[in-house]
Amino acid sequence: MKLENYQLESYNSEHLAKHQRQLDFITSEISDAQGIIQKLVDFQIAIPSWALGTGGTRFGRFSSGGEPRNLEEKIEDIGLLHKLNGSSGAISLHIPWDTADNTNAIKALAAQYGLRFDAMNSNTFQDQPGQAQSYKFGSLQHVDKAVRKHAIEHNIEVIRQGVELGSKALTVWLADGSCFPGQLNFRKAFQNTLESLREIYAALPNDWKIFVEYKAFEPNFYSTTVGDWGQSLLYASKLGPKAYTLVDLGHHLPNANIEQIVSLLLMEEKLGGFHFNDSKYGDDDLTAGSIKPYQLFLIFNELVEGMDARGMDHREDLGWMIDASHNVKDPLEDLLQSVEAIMIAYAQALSVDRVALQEAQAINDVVRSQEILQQAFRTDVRPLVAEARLRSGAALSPLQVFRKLNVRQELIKNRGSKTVATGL
Ligand code: AOS
Ligand code: ZN
Ligand code: ZN
Ligand code: ZN
Repeated sequence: MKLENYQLESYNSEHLAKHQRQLDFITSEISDAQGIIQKLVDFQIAIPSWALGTGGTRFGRFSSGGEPRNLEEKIEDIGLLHKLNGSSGAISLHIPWDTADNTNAIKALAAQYGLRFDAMNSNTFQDQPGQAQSYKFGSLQHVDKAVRKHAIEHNIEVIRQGVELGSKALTVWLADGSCFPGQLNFRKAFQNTLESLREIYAALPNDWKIFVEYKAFEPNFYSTTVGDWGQSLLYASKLGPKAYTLVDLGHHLPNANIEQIVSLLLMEEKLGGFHFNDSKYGDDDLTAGSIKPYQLFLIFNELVEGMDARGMDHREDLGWMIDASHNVKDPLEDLLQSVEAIMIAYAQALSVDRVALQEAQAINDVVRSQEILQQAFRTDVRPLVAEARLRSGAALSPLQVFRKLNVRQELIKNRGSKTVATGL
């Protein structure tokens, strides 16, 4: 299914007068609204290929129908999202789920939709059909060198596929760990993992990065070999300048201060990027901003502060990716909501009065400091985000257009109602 410009334009023109009134108000309320809008126009968030279908849990899966059946259709879906919001101009692939038969054709298709390839993800948490070695007891950490070798070679193959597509990074998330005390020698598991990562690191092209994603628990419930940001940072530091830590917002123990982690990783020049989502309990992979929008804002507040202090490019210097899984919502609607929430948090962070905040911090004015942050958080910046979309030729309200144009019904008509997206 393809959305045409006139369809968006006709919707936008109907709602333009109201939008303009709201925009005029916020523009008069905050300083540098134009600068913020431009940053929002430039900002792009990568959509994970595995979030385009219904995920399900171990208890069941309820397909919403019309899900992408192959990589081409995944690209088509992200093309739809990007057309609607102008901020989803990248895709993050998971190998082997997304291995392309014809790389050139896939590249051309993505280019047609204005999409680039963000970080490639390797998969050493599942055994593939016919695989000689099993990852049941880990991959890069495994006690058996043959299993480690298999996992290393897979990662190198993922880099090779990524190079062909024009990606510049590899994300390594390991399910490695243990379920019971005594199962694993922690030190040996760490050393094996480091040695394996070193071999993968050696295969990285010069302009590539490797992101080491950490996770507190699941599927292993006693120990995880890259269990927290400290361990990820340890690996990244030992590996070298091309290695960074990746923060998935759902991968912490409850109540972790994620914004502080982000701030310090940035300071150490070791923050690689994000898997955005939200969580109430664990790795819930819920819609970004649906549970803790203030936390999302505080994270962006640290990002803007830290990146500006280091002169970093908001668009290029970090990997901005979503990692989500959908059980009850239309996956595309959910992704539109996530991107919107991320853009809102970014816009709010950009509108923080930094000079005033620094002054308040310098004299320990706790109340004023809090007021300054909450002033930004409580300001309705949605018209700025909508204006950025308008300037990118996208829809003022992507979700409403998605529904008005019956996008899901069209996809079901084309692809069928009993679909299972490849991958998860
Ligand atoms: C798993 O919990 C991680 O978040 C990974 O990023 C994983 O590769 C992704 O969620 C797809 O399963
Ligand atoms: Zn993740
Ligand atoms: Zn996860
Ligand atoms: Zn997650």
